[in-house]
Amino acid sequence: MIKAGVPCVAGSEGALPDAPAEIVKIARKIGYPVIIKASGGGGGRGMRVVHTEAALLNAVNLTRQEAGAAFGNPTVYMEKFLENPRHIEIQILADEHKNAVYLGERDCSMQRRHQKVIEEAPAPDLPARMRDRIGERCVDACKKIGYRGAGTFEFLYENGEFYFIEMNTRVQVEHPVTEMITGIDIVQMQIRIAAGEKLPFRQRDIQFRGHALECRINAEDPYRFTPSPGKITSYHPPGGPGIRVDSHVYQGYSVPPNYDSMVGKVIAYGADRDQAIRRMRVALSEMVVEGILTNIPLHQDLLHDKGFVKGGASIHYLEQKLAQEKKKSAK
Ligand code: MV4
Repeated sequence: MIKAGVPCVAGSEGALPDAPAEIVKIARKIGYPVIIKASGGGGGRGMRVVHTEAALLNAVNLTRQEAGAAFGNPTVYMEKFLENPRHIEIQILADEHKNAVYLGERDCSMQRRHQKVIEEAPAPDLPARMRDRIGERCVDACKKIGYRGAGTFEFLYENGEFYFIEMNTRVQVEHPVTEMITGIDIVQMQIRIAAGEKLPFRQRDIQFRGHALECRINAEDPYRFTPSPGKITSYHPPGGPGIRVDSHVYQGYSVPPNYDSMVGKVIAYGADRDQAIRRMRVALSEMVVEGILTNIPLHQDLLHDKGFVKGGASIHYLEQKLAQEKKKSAK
């Protein structure tokens, strides 16, 4: 990605060497805090933050051991640890005829334990020139690496700078918010690209219009987060202008206990973020899912939360909010 011109977080530029003195040198150059990541990891597994040189070598060895056991690959690398970033990702489409476009960004900062809870597009307060600049870097990189299909470049965004961390080479759960603000069917495009077709539009044909939010609906206790499988005895999905529901469930459906707890997604589109939030509040107030617990009450709380409504919260916001509320209820 460095070679392809994508801005990366400062790091070891590949696997960490074995020699302890070399590892110490790399960390000094990056500056503390640093984060050790397993090459075979992902989704928040196989990472360790290191704040001091005294703790460095032990942390590297532990992460290597864990990675070897968990992923069958003990390779680790090092990055500067960004303390309070947002998680902003760029959606791209690339065909086999050297065409590539970016479909703007999604802000996925509202998460708990690496599970996204609410996603939105565009990212609040991201200047259009920043979007275009990073989008063009991603498109160039797709061409340089010969990427084909739908894909997402994941970035951390802090102090007005993008830092690449990972690429997702697939369609993601949160793709609908991008579909809503571009009018482009990403799944259809992925299939057409795979069939060898040319992208039917160019970058200048793509416009970003309005704002979209997605609330992931999970079968779980809304504040304890324990899974809540079982039979859905009553189901009424919301509708109306700007509301989209992507779900496989129906009245009489049984949520099995052994899989991901997500049972659907409610997507709200509006002319601006405020209208999207208002529509989402109404949609969730109309939604009925009985027989199991869902996280709808958590979403309703977040949609009235000052920090969320303001926009631009960091990846730590939700966990900090939940920890605060836990403290309050203990008093
Ligand atoms: C980071 C980071 C801070 N600095 N890398 C977590 C999952 C994996 N995809 C990458 N992750 C992070 N990498 C550096 N150099 C903070 C995280 C991180 C995070 C990233 C995206 C969304 C949520 C997150 C929650 C905790 C930590």
